[in-house]
Amino acid sequence: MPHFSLRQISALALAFTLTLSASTHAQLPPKRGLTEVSHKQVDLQGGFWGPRQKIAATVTIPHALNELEKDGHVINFDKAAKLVEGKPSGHSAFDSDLYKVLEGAAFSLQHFPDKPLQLRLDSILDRILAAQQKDGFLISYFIIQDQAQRWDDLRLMHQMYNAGHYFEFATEHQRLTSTPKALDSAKLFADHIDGIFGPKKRYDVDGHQEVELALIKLFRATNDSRYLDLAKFFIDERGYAHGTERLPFDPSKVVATPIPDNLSEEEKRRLTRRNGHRVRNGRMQDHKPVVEQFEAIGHSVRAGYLYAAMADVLRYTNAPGYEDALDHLWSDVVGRKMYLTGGLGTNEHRDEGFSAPYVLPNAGYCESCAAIAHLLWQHRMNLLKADAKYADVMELALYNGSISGISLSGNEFFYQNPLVAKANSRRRPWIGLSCCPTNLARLIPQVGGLVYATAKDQLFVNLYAAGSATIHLDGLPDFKVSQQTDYPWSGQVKFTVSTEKNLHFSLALRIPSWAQGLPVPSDLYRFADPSAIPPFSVKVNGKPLPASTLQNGYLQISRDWQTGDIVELDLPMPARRVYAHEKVTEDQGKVALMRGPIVYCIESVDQPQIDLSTVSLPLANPLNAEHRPTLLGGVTVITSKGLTSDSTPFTLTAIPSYAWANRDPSAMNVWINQNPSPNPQK
Ligand code: FUB
Ligand code: ZN
Repeated sequence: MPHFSLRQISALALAFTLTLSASTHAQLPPKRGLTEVSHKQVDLQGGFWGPRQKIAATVTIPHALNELEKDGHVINFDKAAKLVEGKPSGHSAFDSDLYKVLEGAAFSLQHFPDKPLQLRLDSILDRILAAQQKDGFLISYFIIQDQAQRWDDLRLMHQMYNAGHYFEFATEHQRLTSTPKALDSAKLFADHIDGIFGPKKRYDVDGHQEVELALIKLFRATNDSRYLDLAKFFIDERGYAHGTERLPFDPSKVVATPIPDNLSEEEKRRLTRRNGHRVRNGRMQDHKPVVEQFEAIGHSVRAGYLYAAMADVLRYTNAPGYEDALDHLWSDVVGRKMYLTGGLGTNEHRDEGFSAPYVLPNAGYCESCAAIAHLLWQHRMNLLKADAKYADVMELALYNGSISGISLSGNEFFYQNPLVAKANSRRRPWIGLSCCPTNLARLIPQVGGLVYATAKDQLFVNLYAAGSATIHLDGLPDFKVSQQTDYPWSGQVKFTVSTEKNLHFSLALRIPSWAQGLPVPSDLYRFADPSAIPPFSVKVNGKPLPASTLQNGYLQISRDWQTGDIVELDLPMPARRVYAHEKVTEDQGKVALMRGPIVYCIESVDQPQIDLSTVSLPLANPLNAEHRPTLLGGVTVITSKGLTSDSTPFTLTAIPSYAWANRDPSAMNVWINQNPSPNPQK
């Protein structure tokens, strides 16, 4: 028997622990709910998302990196590393934009290997790492400018927001490279933050939530529960006014710092901007402890990230009080504060935030980031509660409010996605305040991760998307599932199972609310004729499945599966008229059009010389759906007979609202006058 010294034994024990934690990392089970199937296991080939992911890889990400390099995001790290002299370029959140695009690149490279992009990513990462301070601190703005102010004014300066996006990038970089290069640096930074903030340390919260959900990713990538604890700490400290927002926050009463005449133009510009920020950043969901927050208020991006983190913390800790708050917040948002597109935020209070219930002006805000934060929250709610209604809203925000922010070419953007636009609206090649383009650059490459989820012996299908996936269920050998579909243009989806051994599990297919008579899973919007729903149907190996009750919106097919088994789902997708709740005053007398998960709009380019705001769509006129493979990358349009204001008939052509502003500058309308006006909701 060999003899080991104490030091050797502890080294062996450490090696054992490290191996264990590395091998268990992917398996770390939540305390409840579902587990994601990582985008890495899901290849979206063809269909709707395949070409979009290719464009993200070849156009959006390189374009975004070029723009960020031009604007000084990368050189800021050289300045911080003292390799180049100069003041920081841009504002204090500049680092976050770069991290988001790098995160997008890390997602994308796992599906589209690309040597030049990989080298570019490596070289930017080296420049970032060179700027990291010995104690782990890593925010270029403060390293260059004033390290003494590192953690001052958390309300305005986005320190944690930067950190959070770095952690998110680092965990994805680790998945891409299987090297801990970025992850080690993220841990160092997180440990530094953990050394300052927490129980018996500094009690405070960041002004822009994001770090919370990112710390949970870091926890899952490292199995180090300190990061989960820190995430929970930052969530739980909200509402105690630790030097940030004082309650109640009233944007109309925010006092601007006076701007003295003797300042330079640059100083005046900065101060003016800062004054603006005081209002905009004011409503950061710090007005009450989160477990008492039952209504969504304030900045919608911050809200979405906070609620997403709460759902994750609940899934991993069973934290008391969170579920009640999340349920109320969800009902408030989905039942009273969400646009038909899944967009959030009216900006009525100049805070990029929510308004009162049912106040949803169509010219409102709907920041791309808010729809993205929204769908990330809904995704986590679905994982938490295994209920399809959350995936319904996730899908709505994905196909409508989010991707409307990016052109079909992948290199032009909208920051705001209102439901009406004046003539001559167009996208911009870049936006200096680049939170939205950079968020889109990371959203599209990760869509595969939203498609499936698993529980013990169940495979949940949340999105229908052409491609194939490798699935792992507890105790079973891995198997493959592929989807052949033209979704969202067709509701027919053919699944094929490939497995080396016969397996028993349940395939849980989401039956969307729109296929059951509800455009959204609340009464905020309704179909004009809910009775006219053709039923969905499913066949297994050609045999129709008898109708069965849905469980939380899923059709469960539990059986022994053999390789080559085929499931055919048919979700009929008629074009439908949609009305808004009677309290949404601006949409009264109006109708919107939907087909499947897609919300439509009319764009003046399809009906030139016609004033979109005065046209009407008579209720009696049928809606026709027609696929046009060469239009806007291939879309199904809805046509009908409209009337101009002087009752002249014309062919009304509606396109998917995400696809507008990809041709000539145009006006656009989602809500169209209806003739006769719809009856108020009973
Ligand atoms: O402050 C960071 C991001 O910039 C916010 O999420 C957006 O609303 C924009 O203000
Ligand atoms: Zn944004």
